[in-house]
Amino acid sequence: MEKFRGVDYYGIDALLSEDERMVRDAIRDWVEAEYLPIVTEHHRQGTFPVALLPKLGELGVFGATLKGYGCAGLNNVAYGLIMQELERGDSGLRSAASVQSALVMYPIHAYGSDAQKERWLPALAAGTAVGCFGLTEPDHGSDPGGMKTRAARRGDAWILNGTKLWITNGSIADVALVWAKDAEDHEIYGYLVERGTPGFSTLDIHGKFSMRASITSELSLQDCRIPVVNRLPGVKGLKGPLSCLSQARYGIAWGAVGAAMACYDWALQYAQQRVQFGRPIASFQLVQQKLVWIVTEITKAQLLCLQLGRLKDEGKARAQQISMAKMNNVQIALDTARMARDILGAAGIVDEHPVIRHLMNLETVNTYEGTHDIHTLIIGRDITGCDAFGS
Ligand code: TGC
Ligand code: FAD
Repeated sequence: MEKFRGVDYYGIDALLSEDERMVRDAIRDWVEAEYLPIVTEHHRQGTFPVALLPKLGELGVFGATLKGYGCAGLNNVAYGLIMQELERGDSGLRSAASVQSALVMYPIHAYGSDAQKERWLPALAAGTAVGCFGLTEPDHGSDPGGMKTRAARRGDAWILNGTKLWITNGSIADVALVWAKDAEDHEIYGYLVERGTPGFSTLDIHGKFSMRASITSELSLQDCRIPVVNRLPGVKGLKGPLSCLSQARYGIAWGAVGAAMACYDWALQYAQQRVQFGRPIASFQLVQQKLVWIVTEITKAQLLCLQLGRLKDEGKARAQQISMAKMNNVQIALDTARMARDILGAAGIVDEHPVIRHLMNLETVNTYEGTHDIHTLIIGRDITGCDAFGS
């Protein structure tokens, strides 16, 4: 296949600043040169290329919108374009950057003490330290407010007990941000648990058909004793973790466009080259219909992201608007990947082509950070004023 040409049916590039285009192009070039040549092997082996993290740190990917502590201080559109390009490589690569930036660095920056910021932000920004975010539990996924993990104060320490499941980068993390309820006031707080702390252990989840080039782990906390200063002082209640999710869902909305662009570009080129009945399959009306649907949906998703990013830069993006972009863009990316796989015929099921890998990854992206249906209910509650959740 020819080099990736980008997907820009509506001249959206012209709506980007020169700086935004430069950031996008730098990450695009890096993904082409450093990541795409190795991703298939990592996907086959079920491994994540940890050694690339410091290189991503040098590129300014981690905590890219944050100010100080070695972070790039970019705007939200540039950050979104970074997520788009990383996920054009693989959802697992974008996931690692999302978790590090939106789910670990953002809350430390927003809610941490000065000592916590100094301790973690420079190393996380450089990619020399890895973070993970422990919210989901075996019995509480979509309803994290029901979490069972508890923190009890004993003198100058917190004693944590509980289990977190499906945690990206869990076993390679130097620090886990674990959300737990204070046994006394029953409020949710964030606790920084360092790797190697007695009572803290991790176990990787195997047998995944999705997100194979990404580490997913269980975190176990059994009478895990951490210093009292390791609790984030700046936030309490479910809004703490949910505010982090808003940051990450924003990045996923852009990332999904990247995965869709990868599938579209590959399927289009394949259709132009593959000959059946004496002519390229791209000349058949039913194949064209699929490609037209895909490029139309990608264009709409690009515009959704861009306006959301501009709103976010003005401090006006609402959580429910972010839900809409995450829900829509992941859905169209998943449908795109399924159609692109169909266009490739039998070739669509092998990893020589990236489409099936994106398709399988997007099944996870559809579920994590709030399932498609949970986002439907978040928007439904917003527009009707009626709460359709369990209680
Ligand atoms: P609800 O009453 O809606 O909210 C409780 C408090 O939180 C505030 N809030 C938010 N604040 C900031 N950003 C948001 N997105 C917020 N959503 C809600 C809200 O205003 C309220 O504040 P206050 O001051 O009144 O207390 O709570 P609820 O229990 O009704 O929540 C319902 C629901 C379903 C929306 C929520 O629990 C939810 O979003 N569930 C989905 C869970 C989820 O997304 N988990 C993701 C885990 S992390 C992950 O998947 C990482 S994968 C990353 C990767 O690898 O890329
Ligand atoms: P459930 O909540 O059990 O949902 C199952 C089904 O029921 C879904 O279809 C859902 O939409 C539906 N459902 C649930 N409630 C309702 C309702 N009220 N109305 C209608 N339908 C409903 N979590 C973290 O904390 N940190 C991470 O780093 C992380 N990384 C992940 C990486 C991977 C690869 C995966 C697969 C997951 C990850 N997660 C992570 C967990 C993820 O956020 C959860 O899987 C997700 O929130 C859904 O929870 P659940 O799997 O328990 O599904």
